[in-house]
Amino acid sequence: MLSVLFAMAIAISNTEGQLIADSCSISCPGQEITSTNLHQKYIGPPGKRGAIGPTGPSGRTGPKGERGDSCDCRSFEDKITRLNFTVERLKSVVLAEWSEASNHRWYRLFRTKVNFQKARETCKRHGARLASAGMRGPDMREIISLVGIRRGDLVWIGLSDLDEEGSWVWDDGSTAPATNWGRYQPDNYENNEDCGHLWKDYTFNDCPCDLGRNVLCEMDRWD
Ligand SMILES: [Ca+2]
Ligand SMILES: [Ca+2]
Repeated sequence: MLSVLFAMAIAISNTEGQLIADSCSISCPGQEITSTNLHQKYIGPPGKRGAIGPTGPSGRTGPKGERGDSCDCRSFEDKITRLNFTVERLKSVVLAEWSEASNHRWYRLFRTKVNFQKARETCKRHGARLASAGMRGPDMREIISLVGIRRGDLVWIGLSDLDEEGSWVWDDGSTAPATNWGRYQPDNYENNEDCGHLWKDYTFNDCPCDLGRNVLCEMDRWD
C-alpha cells in the first residue's frame, strides 16, 4: 500500500510540481512520507509570484492612546491674533460700503428696483434687515442724509402689516407705532397696500408689496 501511495506522489509531483509540496502529507500504518521529503526529492523550483489578492476587511479599533501633553498655548494665541487681524481687515473692507449712524447701527442704500420680499432678502444676505430702529425716531433724517437718499426716492423700509391688516410691525420685531406717515396714510388703497416705504418729503406710505423700490438696510453694531 505504501509503495502505491509513494508511486502516486511521485507521479503527481512530476506533473503538478508545487501543488504536491503545499498539499501532500502521506501517511500509512507504521510509515510516513512527509511533504518535506517529497519537496526535497521531487518538487521543482517555485513558480512565478501570483497576483496580489484583494484588500482584507478592516481590523478592530485599537486601544485608547495615552493622554497627550498639554497644548502649546503660545502657538494658539498667535493664530488667534492673526485671525483677529484678518477679521479687522475684512470689517474695514465690508464696512466701507456701510455708514455708521450716531445710534451705532450701520446703514446701506441699495439703488435697485425690487419688491418687498426681495428687499428683505437683499438685507438678509448682508447679515442685516430692512431699516427699522433707525426709522422710528430722530435718527431718521441723519440716516437718510448719511446714505444719500434724495427727496422723492422710493425706498423700502422694514415696516409692514402683512400678517394682520392695520397691525404694522417693524422688521426688528418692534410694534412701536410709526409716527412719520404721509398725509392720509396708511390708506390700504384698494385693500392691497401692506408694505411701507419712504415716500415724498421723506414720509412713509403703504403700497403694494410687489412694486419695485430701492432698499435701505440696517445692521446692528459689530462687537
Ligand atoms: Ca395694509
Ligand atoms: Ca398708501
